[in-house]
Amino acid sequence: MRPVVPTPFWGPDFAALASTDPEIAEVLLGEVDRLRGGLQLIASENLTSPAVLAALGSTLSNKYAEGYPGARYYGGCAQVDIAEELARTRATELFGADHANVQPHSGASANLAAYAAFCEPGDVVLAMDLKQGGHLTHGSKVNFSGRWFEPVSYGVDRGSELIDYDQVRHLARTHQPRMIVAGATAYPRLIDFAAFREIADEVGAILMVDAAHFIGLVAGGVIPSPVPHADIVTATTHKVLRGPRGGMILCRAQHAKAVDKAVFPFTQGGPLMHAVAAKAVAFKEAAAPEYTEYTRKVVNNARALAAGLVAEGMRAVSGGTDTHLALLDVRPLGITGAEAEARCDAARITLNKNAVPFDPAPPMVASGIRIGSPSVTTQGMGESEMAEIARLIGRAVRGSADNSAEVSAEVAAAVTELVATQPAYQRD
Ligand code: DSN
Repeated sequence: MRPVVPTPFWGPDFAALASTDPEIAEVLLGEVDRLRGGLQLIASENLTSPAVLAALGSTLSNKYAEGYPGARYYGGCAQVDIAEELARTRATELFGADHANVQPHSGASANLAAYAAFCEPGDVVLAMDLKQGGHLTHGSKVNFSGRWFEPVSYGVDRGSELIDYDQVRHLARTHQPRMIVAGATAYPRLIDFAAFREIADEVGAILMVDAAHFIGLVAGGVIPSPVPHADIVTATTHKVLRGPRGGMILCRAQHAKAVDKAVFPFTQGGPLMHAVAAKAVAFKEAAAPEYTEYTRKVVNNARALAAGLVAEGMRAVSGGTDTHLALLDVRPLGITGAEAEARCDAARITLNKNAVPFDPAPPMVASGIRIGSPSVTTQGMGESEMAEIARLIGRAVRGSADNSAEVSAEVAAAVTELVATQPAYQRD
């Protein structure tokens, strides 16, 4: 490795940005202040490492590289070929997959490519209902998945709030889907991939697992992997996995060609090579023993946070969590999810309102909140801090119209004190 000489062309140069565009420089500084000054509990977010950020802010952003390593439509791809090859190899090793495609720009792009690889317009796709924890790309009518395909939705059992596998089987037998999608964005429990495989085999369907939320826990080995069961696994790289914002696909060897063609040229053009390089960095970081330890803490912290919020009077959907996220029904406190989100926001606690299963409230109101532990765990917080965070959330959401400003200010001050002990992007 040659000596690293600081030059504006090696990577992020904040002074150059500040002089060229002070307004955007202010936004960047303001965002770092927001991250450092509050608690980030959005389950799908994390705090990437400086190494990942360096790759993202690099000159690799300049390069057009349509195609794949060794077979590009542009010259000058020697360096980006190395980056993509490293990303692919590290991903296949990390997840024990036959093949990886690291070019999808996002989880939604990865899902679009997965549909394109296996389905024709009009095909039946059986996936989890968005209102019960699924994703837009799992058949919502406002998305390509619900407009171009024939969606059939499964959900959770009303009593246990766990995926109703009998319903999945029944719907699969009745509708004979071309593809079954397992995976969710607001489901706190483990998914039985073997059960999905069995159902898919029975009806001759492709099994796609959308692992966007939990792929980072799979990388750490703290939850079971979908890779041995699924024909195709789609994922994001920026959630628990702590890489750059982006998507990826893992698949069996026999599907590699179809998947690669579905990503490029069918659904995407030039890959974002700075993001691909940053994905390679994240995969390397996720293969380290410290990352396994991190994922163990992520799960323990999510459990502690959920238990603390139950002690504050909320109801944990499905009774708790096995993952990085929990879903809390806030109706026992006499408030809506939107109110809880707004009150927490005013107290510098960032989380999101979320529908709970069989929620009578519209999505913009919702009866629950979703919380996640990836970011606060990256900051180094543990279970005692989770108990404190739960108490702070409890105080924040109990404010009323009469005293809300006062309560928010009080809780915000306590948040400032707490995050000062373990700030995000701590400087050594
Ligand atoms: N928007 C992501 C989430 O928050 O779960 C899913 O795409």
